[in-house]
Amino acid sequence: MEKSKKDKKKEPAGLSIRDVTICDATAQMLAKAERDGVETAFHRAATMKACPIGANSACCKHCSMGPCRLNANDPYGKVGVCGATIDTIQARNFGRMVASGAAAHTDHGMAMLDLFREVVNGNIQDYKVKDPIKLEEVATEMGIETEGREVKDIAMDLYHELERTYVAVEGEIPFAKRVPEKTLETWRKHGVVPRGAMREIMELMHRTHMGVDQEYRNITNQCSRTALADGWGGSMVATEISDILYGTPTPVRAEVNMGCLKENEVNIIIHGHEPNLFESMLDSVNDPGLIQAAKDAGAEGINLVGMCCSGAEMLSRHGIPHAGNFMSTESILVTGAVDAMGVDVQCIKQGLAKVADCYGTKLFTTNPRCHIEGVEHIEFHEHTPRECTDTIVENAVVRFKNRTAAVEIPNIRNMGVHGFSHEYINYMLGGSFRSSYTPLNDNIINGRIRGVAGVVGCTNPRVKQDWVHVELVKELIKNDVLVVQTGCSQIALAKAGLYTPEAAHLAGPGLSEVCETVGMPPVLGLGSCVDNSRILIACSEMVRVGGLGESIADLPVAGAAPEWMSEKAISIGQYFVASGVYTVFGVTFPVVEETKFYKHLFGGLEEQGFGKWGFAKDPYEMAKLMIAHIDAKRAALGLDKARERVLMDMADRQKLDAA
Ligand code: SF4
Ligand code: MSK
Repeated sequence: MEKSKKDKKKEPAGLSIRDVTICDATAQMLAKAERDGVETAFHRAATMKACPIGANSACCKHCSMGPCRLNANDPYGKVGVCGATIDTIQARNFGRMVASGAAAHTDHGMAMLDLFREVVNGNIQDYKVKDPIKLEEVATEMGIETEGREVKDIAMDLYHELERTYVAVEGEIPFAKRVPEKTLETWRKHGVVPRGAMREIMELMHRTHMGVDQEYRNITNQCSRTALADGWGGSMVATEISDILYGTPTPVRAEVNMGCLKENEVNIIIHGHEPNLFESMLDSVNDPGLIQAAKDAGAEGINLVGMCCSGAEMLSRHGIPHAGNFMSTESILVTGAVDAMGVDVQCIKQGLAKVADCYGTKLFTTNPRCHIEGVEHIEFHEHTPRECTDTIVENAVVRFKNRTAAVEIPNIRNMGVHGFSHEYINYMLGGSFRSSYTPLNDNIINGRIRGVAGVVGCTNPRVKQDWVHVELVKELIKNDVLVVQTGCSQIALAKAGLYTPEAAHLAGPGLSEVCETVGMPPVLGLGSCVDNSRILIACSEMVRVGGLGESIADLPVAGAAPEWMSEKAISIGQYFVASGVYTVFGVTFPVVEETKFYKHLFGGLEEQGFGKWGFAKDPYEMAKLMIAHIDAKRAALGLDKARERVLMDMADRQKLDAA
């Protein structure tokens, strides 16, 4: 029958699916979505032409004398109505991205700290301190007396100290104590040691208001200070408190990909960033009453699966299966097998609502910061967390019982080893006999490991999903660069099978020798976006252990976010750069090339003793830039001489230890 104009579904634009993703499961679901007439972000990206002026950050709408558009081809040809130059406009736009990204991470961290306080006070009973050893270690580092004291008293002192991360109006944030002295000296010289994040974000928003800071280098300084309040502040607190409350990750075998869904079980996905919702959901799905309800509905059980960063965190900490990264969150609903999806904050596409609707999936927002028009909101309260998560499970059971959508689950699962906290890297490389980063430094010094690269960040429909991540990482390990990862990038590589010790055969001879000796994969997953702070701590440890220079800027390391999309990524990039790391982004970079601001980010900062930004779309070009940087740092350290090839055995270690 001919559909009336009103009934006719708007067919999604036909995609060349193999051009937009290398993820087979996502590709299978995109093909089904097209058959079903369902649109995803991939389809919208194909029809939405990105604004070229915005992409270059050559426009300003900070006041109503504008918006003002400058010409990227002639950036100094004109100025805004107020007289703002291209450099002012770009630096302000960049600053606002940093402010927003830093706000997201620090708000997450502050929510974790609020929870910690309430748990320690005994006002919240559903969570507890699961890792008192880590609690004592962090407290000791912060100068808090632990000897002979009750856990509760230590924890309360730690709470008060870490609260300064957010509210300190002067001085330096607590985790500045972890920064290598020479790096800290550079920060102090340029006045970028952060005070509390609230103060830094507020000042950055103020300085980027119309008619305030109009000196791009001065704005960049505040970008660094704010971003550092994220990396060494809000994000680091989020990671450390999550470890204290939920346990520090240790390696765990776990599955990723859409095949983690189970046709005969009630499938529940948690997607977002804060672990509290997911931890409570873990209790709910193990509740005998709810399991029985699922069985009464005809299901074999309840299957809990993660996505995006809350998924990456639960994968690392508990081995919970992970169904896919950011660009797969709509596609997975196309399976028809997802009975409920609970979301909290960050990276939640509004487009999920429509796709969930098409397949009858129950989508719930849970955090007061994130509602979606037309989506049911079940507020999550840490004091009574099970009220929210039990309700989601009950709804999922009802949806299972009444499933009408045809179910098609891609039969793809990838087993791998995840959960490499910085503490575990210590243990893994040094062993319980001599737990430290010394063996890592030794292997970098002797050249088996050329350097270390952090490859992190999102997926983005403007580039082929996962492809840049996977090709870049393969190229790096082939050249003996050890790769550490977080977030959606970690999931891309896990889907590509690089999270197994067997993947060592893809590494160069030096790195594969180390991997085989230790029994580790050539790619180490550290968790979620806030867990990038684990990479900062690892860098500090490498400096502290010695032999690789005196500051983070001296280390043979580099970072990349090859498929980034969020403002959080810009904040992360800026805190790595400000910490001394060469950081390469792909996709696009919000700047007009060859302007003064561009030259400052891509070179000037390094001259001041910080790291610098880099940009390349092509993964091989990106790898070349990163390896060249690592080699230059090796040369500066005098490590470009012939590589000695003897791996230390136990006798050598004992000799060293006796020394
Ligand atoms: Fe234009 Fe200046 Fe207003 Fe920006 S602040 S919109 S450049 S007049
Ligand atoms: S979830 S910020 S898409 S890594 Fe952290 Fe993934 Fe990027 Fe969101």
